[in-house]
Amino acid sequence: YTPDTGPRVRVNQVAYLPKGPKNATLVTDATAALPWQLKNSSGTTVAHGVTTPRGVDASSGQNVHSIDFSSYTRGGTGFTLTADGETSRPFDIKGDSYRDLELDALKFYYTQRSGIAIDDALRPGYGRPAGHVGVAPNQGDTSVPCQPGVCDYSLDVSGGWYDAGDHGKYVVNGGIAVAQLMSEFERTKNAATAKPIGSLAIPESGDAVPDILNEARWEQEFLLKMQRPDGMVHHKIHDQNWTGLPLLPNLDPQKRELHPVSTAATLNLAATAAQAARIFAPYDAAFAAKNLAAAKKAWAAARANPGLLASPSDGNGGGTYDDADVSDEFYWAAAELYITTGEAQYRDFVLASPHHTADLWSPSGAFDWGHVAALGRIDLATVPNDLPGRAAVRTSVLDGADRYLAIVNDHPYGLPFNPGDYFWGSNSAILNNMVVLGAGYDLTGNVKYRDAVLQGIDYLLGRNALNQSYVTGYGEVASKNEHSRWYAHSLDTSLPNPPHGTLAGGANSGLQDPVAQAKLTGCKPQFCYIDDIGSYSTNEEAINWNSALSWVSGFIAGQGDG
Ligand code: 9MR
Repeated sequence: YTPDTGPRVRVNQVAYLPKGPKNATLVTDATAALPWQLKNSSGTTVAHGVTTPRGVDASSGQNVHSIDFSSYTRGGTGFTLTADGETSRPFDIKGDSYRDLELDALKFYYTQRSGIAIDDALRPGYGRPAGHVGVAPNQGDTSVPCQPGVCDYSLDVSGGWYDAGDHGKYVVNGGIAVAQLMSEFERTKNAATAKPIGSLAIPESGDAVPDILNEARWEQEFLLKMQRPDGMVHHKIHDQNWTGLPLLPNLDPQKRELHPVSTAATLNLAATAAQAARIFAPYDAAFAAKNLAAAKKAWAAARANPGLLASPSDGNGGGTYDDADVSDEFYWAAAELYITTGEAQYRDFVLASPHHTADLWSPSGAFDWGHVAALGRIDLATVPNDLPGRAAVRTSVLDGADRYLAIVNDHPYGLPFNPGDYFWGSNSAILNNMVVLGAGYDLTGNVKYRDAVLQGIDYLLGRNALNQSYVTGYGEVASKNEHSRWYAHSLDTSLPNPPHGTLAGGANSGLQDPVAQAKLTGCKPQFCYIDDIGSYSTNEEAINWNSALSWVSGFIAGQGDG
């Protein structure tokens, strides 16, 4: 299987900022520098220079040169870059694409909602009946029993977002996703370059609450419902058995089951509810208070039950989201509870945790659903609080930003990611490393960190070995067949493709699905991706991946015209 990757000049197919860095990658056998030309939409050369040979890039196996055309600072549309007899796919030089991308990445969540009909007037082409509200053939999420032998009660766990292209709902992944949306909002209060986030065209639009919080609340309400009276939180709720594709949520006939409580899920609720308590306070005091009480109760329950781990073999009908080490979840929860309350017990826990001073900045990724210490560390650094020794916390985040900056500068494709093999959800890891860079910029105003974020997004939008964007609707060639039971257009043409702004999981050397195994064997890391709906390990959509995309695109949107 040899994909047609098109012209050998790889660019960000969406947009560079007029005053931002502008970099491209040329794939070539040549070892000596070559001339390049930047052309405007009428084909006139507006800038030129020579490439920088970079040798063989390990992530793609390609011999590459880099092209830096940052000196061109005028806006426009329909530019191309030519080198070595090849002309790139077209791109714009302008700032406003990233505001659209931020909003589209956030609009993604309404169409992921469970428990409510999706209004076609708000999302033309995407209307569908409510999923899992107890209307046949659904068995409904309004009264869900436990797996046999796990508990003898049922809970109303309706609502929330479907995790990804499946119909499951998982607290630890909902937790990181809703936290990232709340942080994207919270950043607008604390960061100099952040701008307010507009309407998301959701049913709540026009009320007195910012839409990004309206959307986050849809998930947070669900997370609260997963908590038992004793404070512990069920890890997940999903179908008894895996279902096939396509299958609209309202047509899922499977038995729904609550899975055991876990320490990780309980701490995720402690963290997100603590964050929600401070963020929603100006808008809804009762909801804020409810969250604070839930967070404290969850914290106490997790302290009393620190070792209830989700089983790595509980993967029938849904993902496992198992995690053998929840010490980072304790740290994240303590950090959020401290920022919100200022109480000594949380402060002391934070200061005593090994995660408070550990090096979190791995080349493979600063954080993900199972590694959440950096969420706490970054919030302690960027959200106002009185933590003793806070200057060192801020310095530690800058250490992370410096680490990813060095990787960007060293990488011929300019991304802040250098793990050797790529893994499931790699695109979100790349974006989350850009969040660390963005935090570095917010803390210092030093444009070297901002420019590294701007360069990092190029990879997601086309400057990569496959010469394609990973965001549906963005770029001349973009992912559009992400794995989803209801966006299964390639299996049933009466269904739509995913909405614009949907991020694909990305290259995964692990080849953990049958399509990837059949088509991608032997792939170099960047080539371990296929835009096939069956390739769930490289091409799924997911709530924790779009949250990273929306945070980063919001950051870039705030840089205006560079
Ligand atoms: O994102 C998850 C990834 O880190 C794991 O390696 C993978 C296998 O356990 O599961 C991913 O999460 C999936 C979840 O299990 C079920 N819903 C879809 C998620 C995205 O593919």
